[in-house]
Amino acid sequence: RTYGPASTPTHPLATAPVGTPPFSVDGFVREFLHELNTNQGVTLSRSSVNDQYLALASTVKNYLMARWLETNRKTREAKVKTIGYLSAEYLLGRQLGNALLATDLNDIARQGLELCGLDLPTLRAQEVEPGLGNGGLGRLAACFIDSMATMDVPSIGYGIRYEYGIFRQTFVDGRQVEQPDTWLALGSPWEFPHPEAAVRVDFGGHTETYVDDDGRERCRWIPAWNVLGVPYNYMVPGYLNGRVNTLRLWSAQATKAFDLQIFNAGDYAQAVRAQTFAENISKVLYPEDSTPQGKELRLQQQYFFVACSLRDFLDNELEEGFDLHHLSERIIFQLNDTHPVIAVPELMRILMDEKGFEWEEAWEVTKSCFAYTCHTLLPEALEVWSTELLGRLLPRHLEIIFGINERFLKEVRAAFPGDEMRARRMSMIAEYPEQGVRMAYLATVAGTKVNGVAELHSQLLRDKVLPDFSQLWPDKFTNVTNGVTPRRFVRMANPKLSELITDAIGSNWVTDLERLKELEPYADDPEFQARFSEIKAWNKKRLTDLLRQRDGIDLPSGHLLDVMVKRLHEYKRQSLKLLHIVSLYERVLSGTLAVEDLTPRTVVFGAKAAPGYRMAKDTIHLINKVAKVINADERLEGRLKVAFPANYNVTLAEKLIPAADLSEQISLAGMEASGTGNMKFALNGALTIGTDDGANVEIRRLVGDKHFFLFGMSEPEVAELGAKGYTPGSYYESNPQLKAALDLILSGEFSEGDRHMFDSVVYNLLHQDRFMALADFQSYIDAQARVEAKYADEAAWTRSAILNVARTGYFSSDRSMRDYLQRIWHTTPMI
Ligand code: T68
Repeated sequence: RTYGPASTPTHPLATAPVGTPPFSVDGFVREFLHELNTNQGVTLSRSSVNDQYLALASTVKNYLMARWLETNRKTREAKVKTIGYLSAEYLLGRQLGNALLATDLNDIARQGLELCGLDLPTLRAQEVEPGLGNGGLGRLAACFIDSMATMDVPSIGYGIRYEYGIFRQTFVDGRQVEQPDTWLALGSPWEFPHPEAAVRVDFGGHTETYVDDDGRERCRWIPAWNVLGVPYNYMVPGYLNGRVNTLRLWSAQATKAFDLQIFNAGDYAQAVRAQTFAENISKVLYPEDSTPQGKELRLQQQYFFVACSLRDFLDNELEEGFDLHHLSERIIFQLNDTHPVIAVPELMRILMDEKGFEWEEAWEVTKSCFAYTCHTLLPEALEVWSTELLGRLLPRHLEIIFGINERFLKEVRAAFPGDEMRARRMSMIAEYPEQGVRMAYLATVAGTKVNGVAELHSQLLRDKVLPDFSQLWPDKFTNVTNGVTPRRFVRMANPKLSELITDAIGSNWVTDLERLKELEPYADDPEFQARFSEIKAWNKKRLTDLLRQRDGIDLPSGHLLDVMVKRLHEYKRQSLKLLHIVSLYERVLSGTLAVEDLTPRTVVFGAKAAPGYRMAKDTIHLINKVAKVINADERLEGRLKVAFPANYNVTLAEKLIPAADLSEQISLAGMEASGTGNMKFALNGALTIGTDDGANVEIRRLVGDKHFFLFGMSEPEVAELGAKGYTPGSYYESNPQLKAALDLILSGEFSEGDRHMFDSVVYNLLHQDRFMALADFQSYIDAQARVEAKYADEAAWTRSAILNVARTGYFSSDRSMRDYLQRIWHTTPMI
């Protein structure tokens, strides 16, 4: 590729930076109408809301454009180390609000649109969020790129531009039904496609050895087919700092060479089908968030985006002629879980087969350019790719992986002579149930650092998942506790609370969240408390209005709002929350609890289940059925309600979290790597009921025991019970309240008399209960009683809520980025 004009420009404007529209209401209106006319091709009077939204997005982009170009120029010139964040998922949420905030254009846009007779919130509501992720892992990537831009850290996010993101969830008779997510259908104003910069990605074929010009025997890959990766650039604006980083997502396209042969053979239809085959690679996000299916297309996706990204960085971001022996001075690739780990053999392949490096030279460079973040402890979530599949799709890479493993095991045997069992345990190649590559081991061997995502998780990672590795390389292992961006999840999502905080302590907290500490004295200030409560009530009203029009759900007012939103998974224990609800209901029906003694409470669930995860889908069905019966039962006098709005996503989270009183973080201890929803709730003044799991541990330590409802077994207690032999049935037999709740479900109360509809869920709890919900039931019920007692004392509750806000500034993703910079990337922000 060549860049720039063919001859030196003579026009004076040609070398000036692009102009930014004037920062005024008039300037904004002109720009907006110009975009409406020239981009959408309509006049204001004939424009649809979608036209208006698209023109507004273009307008805001124009304000960011000069900063983006300037950021790119500065970074290129400075020749500093860049962070290449490699992630198969980015759960970005809507872009417009964030862009308006980053440019400080909110007031101007609102006024300008008003002059045009338009309403900013209406246009904002038109945006379809890019749901290019499953849950926590993808959202974390989005928070991290926001923080890096805001902190002046040069970075490029690399990922996949899925044509269909996470499915849209609907309920039919209470059961989840998935609909395709057509997020691109009404236009995609935030992306900049560059088809001319497409990158070729090879697949299949075989390898061969040959003798090079210097007489050395070398290896090369003769691929069988290829596709093109087209880059789509997205702006990642920093908050009011003039920096705009880049997120580069790759879209697959058929190459011409690919189908030319087939066209020549005269099979036109087959040639067109081949095109579809290539383009399938970036067609859809896999909706499994924890159990990798080992599907060929998934491996194609992983290699596709990683190959494009490495090629892009080496060829386009690095200056020409750069000596690749020093690559780690310019880039560190952060591997967001094992999904991009195939980048390791890919870099080895490029250095050896294309750049002529010897193995040792290539390995020196490769192992200094990667770091690995692990996001799980569940054994079934650790990716293992069968060597049969890998060898078929990426034969050269499999050879290289074997080479890395062989040399690595030599090192192990040298460090632990005679300990053959250890060498086998540590091999990247698993032999059972079929031969496969353990991607987490490959990542650990190749990474300069390996980190977990909360203190407890990092400890368990060292001790239980990778103990042999942490013995061999203790210094490789570190922790970086997750964080969330205060821009989206406080400043944007909770404007009234933001205003209150700013009135009290000034506005610097938005980029320096530890400053929230300065709110502590206000926890006892009656006036501050009153304003804080009013804001919570306002947020609840906002949510009520939204759910009415979005889902036809009527939220009662004056209730304790109890929220559990996250992917549906057995380890997260939505079923434990459900047992609590059913138990309250049963106690009222059986007269052991007078209805007047019921704390008015609305429980809100939000959860998608992986489409193939039966138990998760059955649990959703059960929650919906229970909700239907409880919501209709007049004996409860409206004091207990269950709401389950479909299709929980980032946009809904932004309205739900600020309204919550109680945050449910009730996973079995030792199972939730970190959680990040837990942080968002605490920062918005919800109190947590939770186990000692993931980042809950750190949240509780910071907010203090009095302001957190702890329950359940600790991780060591879980391990002990597991070792002793866990029998859930014994809890059922010995706990009448638990028995009554489960029996009520089995009676058909929630299933029109059908006693077997929920056998799968109930019998699983009674006979297996892998995540020990029954063991923690009583402790959970007791903790809920403490919640109710505290809620009855409004001032005490509000005080605790304020202290939750004041003491959780640590959980800013800006702090996470500082930790990564110091502990893993060993670099600093620019300037
Ligand atoms: C989550 N993991 C952790 N995985 O469960 C959560 N997995 O505790 C943590 O806070 C969060 O990561 C951020 O660190 C996930 O979200 C996935 O979504 C996923 C997707 C595909 C394959 C495997």
